[in-house]
Amino acid sequence: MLVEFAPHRLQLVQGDITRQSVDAIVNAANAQLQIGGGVDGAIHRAGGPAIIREIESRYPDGCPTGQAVATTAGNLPAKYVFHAVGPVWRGGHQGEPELLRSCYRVCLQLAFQHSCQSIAFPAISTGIYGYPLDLAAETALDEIRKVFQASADQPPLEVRMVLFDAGTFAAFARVLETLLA
Ligand code: AR6
Repeated sequence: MLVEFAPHRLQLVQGDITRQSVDAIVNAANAQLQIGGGVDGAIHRAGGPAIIREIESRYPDGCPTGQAVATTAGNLPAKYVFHAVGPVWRGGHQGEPELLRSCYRVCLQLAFQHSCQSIAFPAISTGIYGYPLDLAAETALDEIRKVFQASADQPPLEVRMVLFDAGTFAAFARVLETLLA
């Protein structure tokens, strides 16, 4: 599913983010930036030890929730990994929506700063961190659209949401159709 927000584009695909050839791959990291499970484990396995070495030397204090930091992508078919720390879902009244929005906004800003033409996101916070899928999809897609609208003067950027399973893809596709209606 591909949508134009001139000059930018948003694509939803089902797949494994570690197989995407893009300039930047976003990781769903933890605040310590330690190697975890889920997409984080997959990115470190595929990217190799260069990523965690760079984290340990440049970001020894980790990264606050809602923020993101950039490293090399090691052996991944990308130039950068942006490690974004999504919120743990605690019922929705602990600032979770704004923190999740912030992850997408900061990563898109990093993409423009690093002159990226393409960036791939997983569905941040929707696995181990327990964020309800439909709410996460609404927040993610609405924030991407907002950043696109505010960045019409930037060079074209392709944003690829890489959804791991059919249920996640379907949820994002449903929400995107509603947003566009
Ligand atoms: N490609 C794309 N998406 C994936 C992949 C993959 N290879 N593998 C899993 N997903 P999660 P979180 C999906 O749990 O909820 C880690 O331990 C997955 O199906 O990876 O933000 C970190 O270190 C789900 O839809 O991230 C943190 O401690 C989405 O990616 C914690 O988990 C996010 O699930 C972060 O939890």
